Amino acid sequence: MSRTPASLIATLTAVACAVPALAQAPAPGWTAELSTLSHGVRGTVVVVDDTTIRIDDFFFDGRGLDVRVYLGEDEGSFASGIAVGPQLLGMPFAGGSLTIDLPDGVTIDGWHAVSIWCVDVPVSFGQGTFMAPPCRADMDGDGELTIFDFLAFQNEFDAGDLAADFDGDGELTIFDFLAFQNEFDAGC
Ligand SMILES: [Ca+2]
Ligand SMILES: [Ca+2]
Repeated sequence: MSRTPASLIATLTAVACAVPALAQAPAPGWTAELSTLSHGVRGTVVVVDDTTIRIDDFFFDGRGLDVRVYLGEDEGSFASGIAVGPQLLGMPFAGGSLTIDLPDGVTIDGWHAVSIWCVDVPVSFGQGTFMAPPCRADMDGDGELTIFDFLAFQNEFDAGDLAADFDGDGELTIFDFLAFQNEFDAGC
């Protein structure tokens, strides 16, 4: 196993002082897990970009009254939310995906929750809150990016633990240090 050049460690250490701010609004890559409240709804809603979401592994029996995907400021305010995507009545899903372009002028900004919403009743068939993806660079899991994450990464690397295999090629090489540094720089 190769040891890490001291000069690279020095570089990484310098970078560690610049901790990016945590994102506050739903951003690309954030996901919401739909709870199952009615009509067999479940799935994972992914923020593709500012104006596009996608429901993966989507299950819904296609029944109800006027069924739409709704965005809400939180899971308690879909009644004052907005409808996006097609009419889902008569559109059963059994594990497929549904990509939704948000209406003109609407971005995901400020819409923290998503529901499969029966407009007429009104009632939620399943809902979830958008969450940031797990932050791999936060090696010690304290929710912040600090020098201790670099040290934790180095410890895993030196121990031969594949938790440090950041480029996923099954080996521990200098490229894992570079991949770690990139994710650290990108922030969480
Ligand atoms: Ca940390
Ligand atoms: Ca690797």
